[in-house]
Amino acid sequence: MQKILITGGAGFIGSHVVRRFVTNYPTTQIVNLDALTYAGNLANLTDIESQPNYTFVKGDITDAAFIDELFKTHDFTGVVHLAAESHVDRSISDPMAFVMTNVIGTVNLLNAARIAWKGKEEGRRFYHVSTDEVYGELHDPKEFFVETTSYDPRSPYSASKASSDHFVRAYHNTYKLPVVISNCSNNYGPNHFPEKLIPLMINNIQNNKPLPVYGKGENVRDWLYVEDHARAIDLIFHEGVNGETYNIGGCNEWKNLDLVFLLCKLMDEKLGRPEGTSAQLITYVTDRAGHDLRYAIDPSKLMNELGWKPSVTFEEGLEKTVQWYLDNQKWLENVTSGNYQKYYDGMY
Ligand code: NAD
Ligand code: TDX
Repeated sequence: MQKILITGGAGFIGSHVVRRFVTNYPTTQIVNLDALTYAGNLANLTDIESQPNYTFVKGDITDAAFIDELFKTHDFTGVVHLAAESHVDRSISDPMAFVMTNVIGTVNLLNAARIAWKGKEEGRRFYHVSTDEVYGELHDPKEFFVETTSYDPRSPYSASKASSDHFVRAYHNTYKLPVVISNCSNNYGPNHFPEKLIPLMINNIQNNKPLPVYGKGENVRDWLYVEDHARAIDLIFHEGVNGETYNIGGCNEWKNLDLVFLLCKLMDEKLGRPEGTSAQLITYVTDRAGHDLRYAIDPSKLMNELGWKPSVTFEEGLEKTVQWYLDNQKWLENVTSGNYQKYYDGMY
């Protein structure tokens, strides 16, 4: 019997991964471990929560004793580790939370797996989900991050993710823990917490609030629809090679300002407002400290070795995303009330 621990399954990407695994592998037990921080929301999973192969466990990966006990209680055959503090701006105001969850939390999981799996590693796998931000920033438009690009993290968030990646590789090298890592570009889609660029802009446009563009809006990000990331994780978990790293990206680079204008246009159409109405809300604000200029992934290895490619175009993905937020006002109201609202009000 396969039993897979998915950490951070109540978050944005994690919820899509949990849904995919629960649905596609009905004979595999899926245990979703999540601390339900401000970013974790079980409402992301109501459609699958009563499936017989799904269990939710509330718990914190920074609690080593709890994690060790969890690995003693369950004979996990695999781990897909997504739990993290994920927002760069929050890492600037509170770096220690990122060290605790992203570094210490990851090492707690690695230790528990190392001990529980000792001598019976065969057929098991520890999958660590990481980010393209560990590679630093690009300036030359002809350059892309590949798996062998040197690490050069520049924010507390990316430094914490880079550190966790190094620990995962060290456990493979030292203890022969069967690991695999992927580094993905910016995701977007349903359930994305509205502190991140795309859902924040959609939410503010709806509410006629200013659209805060950092600096001149010239920074470039590569955007991938979240279900294409979940599909890549599924593929790499099942068919990737132990000890390997796979870069995942959408080959879909956008300057922030161009993307915000596109969202304004889409929202004007959806809300039946005259074209140009939402763009008047664009407000240039102080740039993010240490703001990385450009991220761009070369996903050739994943495409050539495992046959993955993005299946959702940006046009389709944005349309689905905008429509999802318009159709899920209650979800938005719930996550934007309370603590998040306090954090957001303190930002500007
Ligand atoms: P998210 O912030 O939406 O979700 C994170 C989840 O982890 C939440 O459910 C939260 O409750 C949980 N969590 C946080 N701290 C925890 C702790 N100490 N113990 C247990 N659970 C905890 O993040 P996301 O955007 O879904 O990102 C998921 C993973 O993918 C992260 O590891 C992130 O670094 C990586 N990633 C994200 C992107 C992106 O564009 N969002 C891109 C590449 C990689
Ligand atoms: O209000 C905003 N205005 C703005 O101009 C916000 C929230 C962002 N931005 C800019 C900053 C970035 O250049 O938009 C770009 C995207 O910002 P975020 O959505 O915060 O994402 P980013 O910082 O690129 O990091 C994301 O992608 C990689 C995720 O949050 C990470 O978890 C992931 O690893």
